[in-house]
Amino acid sequence: MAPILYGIEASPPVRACFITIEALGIDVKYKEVNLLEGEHLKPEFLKINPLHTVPTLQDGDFSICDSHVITAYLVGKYGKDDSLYPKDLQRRAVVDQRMYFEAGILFNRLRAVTFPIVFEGVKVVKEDAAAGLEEASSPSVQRKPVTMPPILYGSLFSPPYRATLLTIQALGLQDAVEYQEVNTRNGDHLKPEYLKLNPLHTIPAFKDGDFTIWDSHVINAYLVDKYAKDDSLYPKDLEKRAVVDQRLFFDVGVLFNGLRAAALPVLKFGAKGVDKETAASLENAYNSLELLLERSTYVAGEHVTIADFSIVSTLTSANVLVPIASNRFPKISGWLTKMQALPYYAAGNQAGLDKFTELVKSKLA
Ligand SMILES: N[C@@H](CCC(=O)N[C@@H](CS)C(=O)NCC(=O)O)C(=O)O
Repeated sequence: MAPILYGIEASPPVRACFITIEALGIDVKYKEVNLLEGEHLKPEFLKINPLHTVPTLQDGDFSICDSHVITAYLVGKYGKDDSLYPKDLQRRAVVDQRMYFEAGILFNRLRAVTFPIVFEGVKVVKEDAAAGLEEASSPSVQRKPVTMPPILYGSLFSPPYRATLLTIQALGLQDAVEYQEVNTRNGDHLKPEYLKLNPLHTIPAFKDGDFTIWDSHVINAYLVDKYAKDDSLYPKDLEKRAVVDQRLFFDVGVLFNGLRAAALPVLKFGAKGVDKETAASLENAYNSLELLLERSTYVAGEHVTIADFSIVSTLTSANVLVPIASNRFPKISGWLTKMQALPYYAAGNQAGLDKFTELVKSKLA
């Protein structure tokens, strides 16, 4: 039976799937889910995708959401060759970085422009949203050859940096990697030498021989594919990997953006708390995670994966600003206890989380 794609044509991520389906020349059935009429929130759709987003793909018993993951899955399963999503580790990491850039930055900034117009009756493009979108569209994306040994750039305050530290620790690579402090609060990330390395000026970035990559999710996937003894942290099996990828995109697109919206006003602009709307949207993300954890022990199945590392570093930081009540989120609380018991958790996340907590508390005082 042909896979079914659920979506609405106005949605850019749905159209990314259309283009992929056309490029692959495959037969996929299309079912419209009208977001404007709330069809994505109806029980029959929530059964297929509890995160209620389109596009969603159903392929036999397997369903998966997030356009980036769906397109990678379709190429992996139906592509005649791997040209649209290369199997070569470094070429794939570059494609992945571009996809996380789209999911974490470009799409979110587009959403900030379109959401008020489509869903809130606003009649003009908000100036700050337009500026954000312009900024996201401008940096040139390129990679430069660099030298050995592997270097991780960033700072313990940063949740994505800690997700990569967890991965490095879990792989036992902590002594094989050099660590170079890039402190965003001092503007280190905007200095020309760092911009040469990562023109998008985010931390973490990772330099491995003459190859440089950034975005914690991509670095973590790269580290497991290149250095792990087995694939348990990032399975090679197409469906299992798609589930991990979906959780990674949930982290980058939803959870981390919620954390950023809560943290930036406090850390940068002197706010003394999190406003109600931002707190509510972060709690919505907690609700989604609670639903995912009703389905499995860890965020992407019965084993720890890099998706747990990304989500735990983001979530424990968000918890400092918008606390996660254990009675409202029992599954999240149980999972956090399991994560905290991992032998590498203290060095990978807790040490930096303590610094982040201290910083936030000093700003709120
Ligand atoms: N999706 C990226 C997000 C990285 C990110 O935004 N890091 C923040 C620090 S927590 C940063 O570098 N901010 C500085 C900037 O964007 O200029 C990842 O997972 O690596």
